[in-house]
Amino acid sequence: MTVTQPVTSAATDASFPTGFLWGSATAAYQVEGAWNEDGRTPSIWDTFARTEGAVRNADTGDIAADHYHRVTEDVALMADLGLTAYRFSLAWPRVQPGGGGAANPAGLAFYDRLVDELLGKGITPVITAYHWDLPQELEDAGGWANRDTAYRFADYLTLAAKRLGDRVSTWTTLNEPWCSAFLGYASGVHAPGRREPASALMAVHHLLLGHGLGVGVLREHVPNAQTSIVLNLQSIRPSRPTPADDAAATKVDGLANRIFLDPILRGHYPEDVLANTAHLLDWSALVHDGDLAEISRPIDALGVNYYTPTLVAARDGNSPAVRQDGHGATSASPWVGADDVDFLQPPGELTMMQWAVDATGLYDVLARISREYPDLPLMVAENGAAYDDYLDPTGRIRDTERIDYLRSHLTEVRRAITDGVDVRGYFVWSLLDNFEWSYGYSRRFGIVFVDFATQRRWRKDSATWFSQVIATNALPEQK
Ligand code: IFM
Repeated sequence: MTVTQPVTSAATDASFPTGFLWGSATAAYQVEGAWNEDGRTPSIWDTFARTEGAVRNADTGDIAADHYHRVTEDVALMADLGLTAYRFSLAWPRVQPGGGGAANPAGLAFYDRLVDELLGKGITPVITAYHWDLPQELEDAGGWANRDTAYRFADYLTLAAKRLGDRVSTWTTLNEPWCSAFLGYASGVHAPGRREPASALMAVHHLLLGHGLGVGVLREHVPNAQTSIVLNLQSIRPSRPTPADDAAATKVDGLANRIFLDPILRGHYPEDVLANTAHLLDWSALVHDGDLAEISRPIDALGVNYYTPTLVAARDGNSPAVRQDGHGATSASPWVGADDVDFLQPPGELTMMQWAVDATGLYDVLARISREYPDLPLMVAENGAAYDDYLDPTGRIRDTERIDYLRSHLTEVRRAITDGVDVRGYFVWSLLDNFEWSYGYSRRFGIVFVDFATQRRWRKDSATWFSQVIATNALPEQK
């Protein structure tokens, strides 16, 4: 089974199509730990986490959920839950220490083992090649603002594809390049912590170029490659029914969504994005001849990550309270080119990330892609929520809010499928509680609770609920 294998029957009201993939997702730096073992070198996140004030409680991913040493136990847990797919990322500095040269045999051996464990349990591995852990040496050479990083990424992916491509056919090149570019290089709340708007736009282009080159690598080295990219697409809503707020929403849509969708799926950058950022950099010097053809190589599926909607207003002095940035305190905005837009707190109950719960945004994103960029299978590559989970005296984690969150979002996925949207799978974020970037371990997204002092795992009630969804391929009736 691959993510892009057509599902065989339409969903009925209660059920999902036969063959629908049910998975969970993680990322290397967030779960693996073993930060300096077996030849792994530092990534930008190792450096950033050691920068004073960058991560809450000065937490680091040094140990994380210790997945590197507990892979057998963790895969057994996945099998127990009935997962049919597992989306994980490869740590570039583990596979290719320093970001150049030969592969690290011990690093590849770890992923070999993970893949074999998964296949042994009948779980489809879905590999993300890059989930934000750039080797520090490449950042020292300019990071994603440097064009050469795209070519380094293709070299690294070649090593991984040659080794794992005989057993893994479903690959995604990048996870959420919006975050890599704008949180990493504009607002600076993510590694490498730079606050350089022009560099953020350069990073966008070089990430996209790396994606395109990566698709070429996968086609060359992976038999029956199923290629994709994962975007955190945003459902952007104008705050008031005014032309000014509509224009603000269109502007942000360009900078959040179309800046990636159009080059990948239509072979050009959107005119409004070029115009809105022209004062920051010369796009004609950034984009070389042939780049857009490379970037728009056909892909087999698109991964969609969705958590919360985005509410915007034209900055006219009358906006209601401006929202706290969901990614931590920041003195710089990630919204390069949208200085005249306010970001508001959308209505709805809040998760611990202060993200409003509104599942209709997931429907809107899926339906919009299927309408405007048709004929592309979609997978929900991440969806989930952080809550204040704790182990109660009876040994349970009663995370009913997370169950409600998952149920409401899966209801919207099913509605999209019923309306003809080609959604092939759903990956809950996350399997395990883990290192939530600048929030450290203060935000728990897992359906499995991790006691970080002992590394013991406990199924939360949401894991049991999700297992039931998988077993029945349907949403259970609400009690
Ligand atoms: O933890 C992250 C993940 O790494 C990328 N998508 C969003 C998640 C929650 O913030």
